[in-house]
Amino acid sequence: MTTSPITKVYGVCPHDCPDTCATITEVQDGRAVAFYANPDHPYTQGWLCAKVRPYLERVYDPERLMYPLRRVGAKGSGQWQRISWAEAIAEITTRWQQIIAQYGAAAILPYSYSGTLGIVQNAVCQHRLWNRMGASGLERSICGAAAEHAVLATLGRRIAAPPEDVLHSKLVILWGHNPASTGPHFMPFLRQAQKQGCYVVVIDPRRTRTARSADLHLQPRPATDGALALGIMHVLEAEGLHDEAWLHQYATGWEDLRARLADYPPERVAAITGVPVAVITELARRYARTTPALIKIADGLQRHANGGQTVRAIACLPALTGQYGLAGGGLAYSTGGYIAWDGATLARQHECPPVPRVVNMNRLGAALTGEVHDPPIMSLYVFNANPVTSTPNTAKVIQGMQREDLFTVVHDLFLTDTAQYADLVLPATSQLEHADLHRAYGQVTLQYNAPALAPLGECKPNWDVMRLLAAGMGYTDTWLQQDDETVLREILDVTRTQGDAFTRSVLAGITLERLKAEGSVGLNLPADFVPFRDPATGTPRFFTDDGRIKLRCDALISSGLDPVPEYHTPAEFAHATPDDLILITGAPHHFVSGSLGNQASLRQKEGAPSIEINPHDAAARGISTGMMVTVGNARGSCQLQALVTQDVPPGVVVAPKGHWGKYAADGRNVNWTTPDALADLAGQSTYHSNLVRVVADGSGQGA
Ligand SMILES: Nc1nc2c(c(=O)[nH]1)N[C@H]1C(S)=C(S)[C@@H](COP(=O)(O)OP(=O)(O)OC[C@H]3O[C@@H](n4cnc5c(=O)[nH]c(N)nc54)[C@H](O)[C@@H]3O)O[C@H]1N2
Ligand SMILES: Nc1nc2c(c(=O)[nH]1)N[C@H]1C(S)=C(S)[C@@H](COP(=O)(O)OP(=O)(O)OC[C@H]3O[C@@H](n4cnc5c(=O)[nH]c(N)nc54)[C@H](O)[C@@H]3O)O[C@H]1N2
Ligand code: SF4
Ligand SMILES: [Mo]
Repeated sequence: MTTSPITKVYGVCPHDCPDTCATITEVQDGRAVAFYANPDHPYTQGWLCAKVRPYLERVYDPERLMYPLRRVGAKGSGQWQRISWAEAIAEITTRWQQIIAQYGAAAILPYSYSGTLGIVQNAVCQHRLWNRMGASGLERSICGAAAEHAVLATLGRRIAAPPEDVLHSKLVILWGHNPASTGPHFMPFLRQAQKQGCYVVVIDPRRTRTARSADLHLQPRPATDGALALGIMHVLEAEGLHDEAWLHQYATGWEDLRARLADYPPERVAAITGVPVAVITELARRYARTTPALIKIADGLQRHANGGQTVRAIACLPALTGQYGLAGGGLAYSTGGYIAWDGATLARQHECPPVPRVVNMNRLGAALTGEVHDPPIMSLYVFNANPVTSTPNTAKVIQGMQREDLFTVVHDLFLTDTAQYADLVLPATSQLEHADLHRAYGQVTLQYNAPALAPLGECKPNWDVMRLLAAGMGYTDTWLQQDDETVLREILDVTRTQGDAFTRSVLAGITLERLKAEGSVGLNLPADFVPFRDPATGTPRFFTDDGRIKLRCDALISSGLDPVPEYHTPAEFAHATPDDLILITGAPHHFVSGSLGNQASLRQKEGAPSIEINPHDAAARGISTGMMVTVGNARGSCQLQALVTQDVPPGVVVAPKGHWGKYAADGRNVNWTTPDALADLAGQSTYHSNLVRVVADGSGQGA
């Protein structure tokens, strides 16, 4: 018996995760027979997380959509009829032409976020077709918009040191960030640093997997981190532990910040945060005497009404002791800004009508039910997203999606909670079935994902569907018909040769040919590269207009923000009663937001949707572990299984995001309770500024 040869294909994990792992797929007779980590990638280091190791289960899941579907019953009733792609494209474009004639193209809203992070299947698909059409734009602020803007405003560019550089650090503060679950490849480097004597602090209301291995764990009240950062800076200044000369030379607005710090003595900060005065002062002193000291944040921390100012305050802190520009020091938020893709090539906005308006994605439910009018949204096209599972205030989202006059198309790999409400459902390819290019937001390589398989069934990649839709709409622009490779090559070549000076330097010599041959290519950084250090002089230099860090940032005034970091209590918390608890809904260990939330083996590992509650709060409510409880507020409620634990402090409950309503007895998840109010900056979501009541089932509560 002869067996056909096995080919190995380079790939990239597509999920919304800072690690952006390098993968290898082994293919035999057109079928993937093995899937594993690329052993040669410097950060992946030969292993994949528990979520993605069984990726072939996802690719070959018998529940994958294989052909287009048209709704036959009432909206949401789950009755479908198979149709052809030709019928689907004809129906969509006919409906869109009618809507455009009657209401204008602004009545069409594309909704997408993070199903894949590739340049073609995400970034290009977010813009080109919709710009050409003149459809409504989407403000993509569900995840980390406030932090992105705050870091940009303060430092001028969203870059951070390569994560491996933590080996230089002597002190690390993981501030509202849980990499043991959300960016696991950082952990071996952190452990090694810790073994070398680095002191690790975790600041998180919950005792997370990451907090378990910390040397010090602070549990502030949720949304009070801005006050905590200001309090630490107060101690540094009051005790003369700050670097006055550094601040005068490299910062703008030190005197303004100093004046602000006077309002945050440790006693007041202790009252706001619940962290004792002695702990605040001790941490400030340790931070001052330890160098290099790294503060690492992600996005969970800033999903609060004051998220923008919180990140502003934290980003200022390393300046006080001159930590920016030191190897192993400063702030690590994201590496996403090393490469600034050429926006004109990517989106083609300059060849299109102006974007008529922009709809905030966190307000989807409100937008569909009247907040957005003139024209109202008459068609919704969802791809790379599962808003019924992942977007806040689910009751509103569903109310909107049930509108009989709304024409909804959902493109996904599975019949998601969102697809249930569609008029047409289109089958999408997995990462093994299409090409893409991935820059990372937590490490410093650029990677090519080669298609390993032909699309299964009648599945199509996002960009292929956009090309069909463009042709169906009668658009003749060549940039709406380029194949994946042409799109990638053009964006890469234009960016490498015509991008900003820093982008050109990190991309020097990185061509599509090289990426295809090597799979992953390290960004072109000098061996001694340190962010915010001028390589010529060795002194700090930021990417701001004057090269200085902006402790006072006047550009924020137009966003309605105090230009100097400040702390405000979220409005949601202002009228809390003793019955109310703050619900935090961070990352599940075995899903990536709603993605993978339908994979049987992972659902089993993650366990039933649960809520962690402190013994004190549980006793007051007659709740014990394993009991079903109703968690709710005026927006809505859902049922969860109680887990009584000291991992959460009194007043705070924790239930992970990402569980699908489809699999719950009540058909709901935590987002039935979460607010769709917007934060202080960039239209940011405020999931965790959420007050709920928790009631043991049987005692009859529920909104
Ligand atoms: N396994 C897994 N990995 C993921 C994801 C996932 O769903 N699952 N999601 C991916 C995505 S989309 C993102 S954006 C990143 C997010 O990465 P992270 O930001 O690391 O993850 P989160 O769990 O959202 O939030 C981190 C922590 O913030 C804490 N937190 C909440 N409110 C506060 C507060 O007020 N103060 C402080 N100090 N801490 C607070 C939460 O308790 C939580 O432990 O992870 C990515 N990686
Ligand atoms: N309660 C609560 N909810 C949250 C958060 C929170 O902290 N608390 N965090 C929020 C955060 S950080 C984020 S980033 C959002 C994420 O919100 P979404 O971007 O909506 O992410 P997912 O729920 O993972 O849904 C992504 C969908 O894209 C599909 N997909 C994957 N690849 C492709 C593809 O190539 N083509 C197409 N057409 N589809 C594809 C997947 O199957 C999946 O159904 O969730 C938010 N939701
Ligand atoms: S989800 Fe993150 S850690 Fe897991 S394989 Fe993908 S990139 Fe790597
Ligand atoms: Mo996110």
